[in-house]
Amino acid sequence: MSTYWNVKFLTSAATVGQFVADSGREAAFAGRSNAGKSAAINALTGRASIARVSRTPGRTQLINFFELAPERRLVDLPGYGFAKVPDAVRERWLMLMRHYFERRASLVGLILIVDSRRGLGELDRAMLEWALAHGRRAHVLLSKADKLNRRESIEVLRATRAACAGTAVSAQLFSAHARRGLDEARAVLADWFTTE
Ligand SMILES: Nc1nc2c(ncn2[C@@H]2O[C@H](COP(=O)(O)OP(=O)(O)O)[C@@H](O)[C@H]2O)c(=O)[nH]1
Ligand SMILES: [Mg+2]
Repeated sequence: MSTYWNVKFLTSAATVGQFVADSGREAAFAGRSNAGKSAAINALTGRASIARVSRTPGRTQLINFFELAPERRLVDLPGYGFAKVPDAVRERWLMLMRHYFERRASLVGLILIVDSRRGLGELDRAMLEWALAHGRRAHVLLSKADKLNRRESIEVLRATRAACAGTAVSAQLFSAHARRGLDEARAVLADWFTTE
């Protein structure tokens, strides 16, 4: 499959019942709020604003489904890590994520967006473990790499790969603004969408 994608918004789901049919393959994008997930989705799909930026970060609990090619989807999961979110919202997020990771047969892999200045946090590690526990692949985009100098970039990539050593998790530097790492990330998705 080529990495030419004709991206189309499919639906926003607030409940499991609103998910699109569980056929074909999909890759889910997750990360802390403000990690750069929307910017990454927009850069990778080549669509300036297909992933809308929420005005009330942390409160939008929607799972957005996009079609990249027939039976190949990108799924934008709600961001996490916002301190001011009410417990009920957090609880709902957990339920929705648990259902999604445990039951979604078409989910092949998780693209985790991690701000390269912060590195992997506790919730990020939990997301990776969740994905791996259910047999999915995972790839970390160390976002906003344009904010780091060369030495810092090398160090965060090394630390991330070390944290993931012994697992199937891969990692790369990424910058939506500098358009860095786009081909590498697209190749990961193309691989997930084609390999047996
Ligand atoms: N310097 C820099 N800033 C970025 C980059 N990607 C996103 N941002 C900024 O980070 C903030 C959050 O980005 P957004 O994509 O909305 O994050 P999301 O909450 O994870 O979807 C915004 O102010 C973006 O302009 C990047 O590659 N480089
Ligand atoms: Mg966003």
